[in-house]
Amino acid sequence: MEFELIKKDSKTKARAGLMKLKHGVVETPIFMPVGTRATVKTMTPDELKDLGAQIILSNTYHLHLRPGEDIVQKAGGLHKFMNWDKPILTDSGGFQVFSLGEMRKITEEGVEFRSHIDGLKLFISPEKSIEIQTKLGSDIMMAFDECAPYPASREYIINSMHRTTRWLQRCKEAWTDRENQNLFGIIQGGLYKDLRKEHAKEICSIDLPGYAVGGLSVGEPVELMNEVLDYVTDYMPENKPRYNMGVGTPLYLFESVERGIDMADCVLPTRISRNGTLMTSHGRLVIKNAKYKEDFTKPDPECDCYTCRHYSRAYLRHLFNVDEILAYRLATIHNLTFLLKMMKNIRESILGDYFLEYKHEFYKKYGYLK
Ligand code: PRF
Ligand code: ZN
Repeated sequence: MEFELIKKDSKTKARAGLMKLKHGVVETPIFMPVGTRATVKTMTPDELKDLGAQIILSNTYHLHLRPGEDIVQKAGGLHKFMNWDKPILTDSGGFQVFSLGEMRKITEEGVEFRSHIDGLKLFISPEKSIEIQTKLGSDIMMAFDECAPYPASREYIINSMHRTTRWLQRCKEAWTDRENQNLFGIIQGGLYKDLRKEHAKEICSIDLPGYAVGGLSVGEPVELMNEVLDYVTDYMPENKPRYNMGVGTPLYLFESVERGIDMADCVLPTRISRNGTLMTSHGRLVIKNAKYKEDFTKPDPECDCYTCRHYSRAYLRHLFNVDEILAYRLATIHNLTFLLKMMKNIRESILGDYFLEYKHEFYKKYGYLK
């Protein structure tokens, strides 16, 4: 993969670049909508493209369980299977398996767990994760890592981060299609500064197309995430993409980009759409609220997405109240448009060297500054 740095902000570590992948060029910083089960919930690929999506994320764990990677491979790979011809990043399954709590057992070999669907015993190792991701044919494959819980003891973090390094070496050996697929390593180390530094150096000493920061945005306050990012990005190579995994509120996105992050993903915009929460230029709006009953204005006065061009708050509220399927689609169209447009504005602000000014203006309007 070629990663071209185009512009560095003069006041912060924010940067704008281009990531050239087999299925297309991605403008960074970028937000990746999540399509866990080979679909970004409620959206067709054409709609996603219209909203400005350039790359999406899917999950090894879920696709391994259903429909199984062999079926996806027979279909011609994940791109063909789901009719999305732009880049796809697949997460390794590590994080998803760790979210299963008591249903899993970690050993040096890998992770044994019970399927959340039928309780069957399954096993994923670094080699297995790469084998699955190879069959899926994603443009970016994530290394199989251990994301430690928050909070976790120092000893726990030390053990898990070194295991993550050994697992990365095994992933690298199992990585075959180096022409078309890019393997990213993942830095762990919890919230311990010295461990983050040690692990960043360790992971980045293994030559790979890109690197991610894992184990953040797991319930810690934003100030702690910022501290770790401030620190850890200094040990990541400048000429390769940096990815903060699982980050998706406007606040966490701005703060990540400010600290030199190029990529992020989160279920947030699609998930909150399905409970009727809209992100707007003036902050979050809970559409089911009674005060919108006779509000015939646009959901977001400053948005020109399909939803905001054609429907009122009162209509959206009605759809949610009677549980109509269109409600989820319209809210998802708006929230994804909002976040993707925000990232586009962020990128332009970096190119024009007014990132902090744009951040301040956004925060004031959104309600982050009191
Ligand atoms: N590792 C992996 N996926 C992830 C995370 C991680 O640490 C996170 C943590 N924010 C989200 N998704 N493999
Ligand atoms: Zn809108």
